[in-house]
Amino acid sequence: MTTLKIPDLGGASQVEVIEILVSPGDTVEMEQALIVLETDKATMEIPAEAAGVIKNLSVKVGDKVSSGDVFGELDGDASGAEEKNAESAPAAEQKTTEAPVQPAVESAPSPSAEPVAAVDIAIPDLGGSEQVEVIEVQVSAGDDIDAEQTVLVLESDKASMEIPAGQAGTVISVAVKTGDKVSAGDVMLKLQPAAGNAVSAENNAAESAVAEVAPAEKTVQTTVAATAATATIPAADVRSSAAEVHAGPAVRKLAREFGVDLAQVSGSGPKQRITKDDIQRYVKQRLNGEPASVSGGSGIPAVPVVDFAKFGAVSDSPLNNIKRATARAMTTAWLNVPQVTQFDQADITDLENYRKQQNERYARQGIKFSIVPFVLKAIAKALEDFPSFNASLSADGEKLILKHYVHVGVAVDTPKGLLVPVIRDVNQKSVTQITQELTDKAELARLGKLPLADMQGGCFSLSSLGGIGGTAFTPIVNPPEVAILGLSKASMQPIWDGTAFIPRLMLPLSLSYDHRVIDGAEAARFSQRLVMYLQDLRNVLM
Ligand code: CAO
Repeated sequence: MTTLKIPDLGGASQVEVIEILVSPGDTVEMEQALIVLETDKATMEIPAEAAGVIKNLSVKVGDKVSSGDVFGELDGDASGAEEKNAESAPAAEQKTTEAPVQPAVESAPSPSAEPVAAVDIAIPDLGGSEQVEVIEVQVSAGDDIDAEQTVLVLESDKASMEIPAGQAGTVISVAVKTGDKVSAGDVMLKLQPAAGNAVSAENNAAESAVAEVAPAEKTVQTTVAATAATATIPAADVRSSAAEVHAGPAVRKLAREFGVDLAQVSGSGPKQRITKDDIQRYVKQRLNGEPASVSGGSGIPAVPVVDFAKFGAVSDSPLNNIKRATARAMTTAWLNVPQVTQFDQADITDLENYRKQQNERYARQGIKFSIVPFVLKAIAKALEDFPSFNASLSADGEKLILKHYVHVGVAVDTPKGLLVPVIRDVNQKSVTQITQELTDKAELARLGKLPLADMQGGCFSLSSLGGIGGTAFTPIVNPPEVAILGLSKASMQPIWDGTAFIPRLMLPLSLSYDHRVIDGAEAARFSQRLVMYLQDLRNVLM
């Protein structure tokens, strides 16, 4: 009898059981997934350490478990497994990352074939992104894989992408694990190429190039060519994080086998998690010609496909990754968030005079203040005053998660598209610090060098079109944030002071908010609070 124990969870404890994949009486193979755990960062399947029959399970969905907890008993070939338990439970990810390798790196797959050197497979070009998080590892040592097979799923806050092997063969070892941060060129896999499919070191040298070759191991370095990588990250694989789909690796695998886009499937599990049953139900519905139940209200009629060439000359201009990710994020936001925009205007005549004075004062230090950093200070104070604006709705829609930090994203127009650097702890920084930080980050964003980490963690967004023009617009809330402020161009207006019209510089504010979380009256109060702070920034100090 083997005691089933939770392996090392890489430091995580009290991790939620979100799926039980087997029942007592089931015959399981060694390495077969038994239960699925999920932290807020990752999903992991806990495999059987031996083949046998499940005798009992002592956990249920919703339970919290930690490394070493017993979760059941297995009747079967316990040899080896008991030993492992006696030492210490193996790491949960070990199965997918460092499982025992095949005997010799240099060995050929078949005695008749020419020996083929093992190769290191590197992460392909990620469209400029660096330090992107690995959210799934889909292969293990010993797996025979195709060139097109997905090895890793990466996720930035803009998109998730599946990284294919690029070459067929047998996995010797996997060099990364869930939670790691990777960049183009990092080795993800050591692979024994399938016979007849080997990339010779010579041929490979031209297209590869990232990590050092280890001569002693007779390995060669290969990388999936950049063009291939772009081609293998089709639009369908780019999902906005807001539309993040909760599904374990086994479910994702099943979905791939059926060719099902997980974004189209409603999850019946906790946190709208998609289960195998959901996939099967979806496939059945599609086969019966029934309309699929869809998540996020996306079952809208498709826009008709038009042959524009019938009406005149046309040409194609492919969207880059940033624009495609933005398109998906905007669609997700539009479909999921019932939003309303509140318009207002703030008298910034005094603030503008103050700004000009400060610009003269700081000119020698090369610092130039625009209106944006002052507005950021006003936003930070208003967010402290109205905690529901500095919050996110929980995934089940049952509660608000209130944030005790004030990080604000600022939309920056770049040659490649819209990027949103996040200025952290705005409430604790001076206007000068914010000015310098925004200048630096906007510059990096325009150069395409802004690290992903600098685009994460925002609580609220600011979109300023005031440098361009316009009187008002309706910015789209960036979920899971619940509000965004748009700034249009300030202009001199005749304002009635009770006895006469006086010329004042008025800044148009457009506050869009998630009406599930914020009521209209609350939004009007928030907006008025911003107006008060911008009219006299001394109020921010009070
Ligand atoms: N009213 C009047 N003038 C304004 C203004 C406003 N609301 N906002 C900026 N200006 C002025 C600035 O003071 C500056 O003038 P001077 O050079 O004479 O001082 C000029 O317009 C240029 O400003 P800017 O927009 O380049 O710089 P900024 O600090 O105001 O904004 C940033 C920085 C990063 C927000 C901006 O450069 C940017 O990228 N804006 C676009 C954001 C965007 O695309 N939003 C849409 C998102 S949804 O598609």
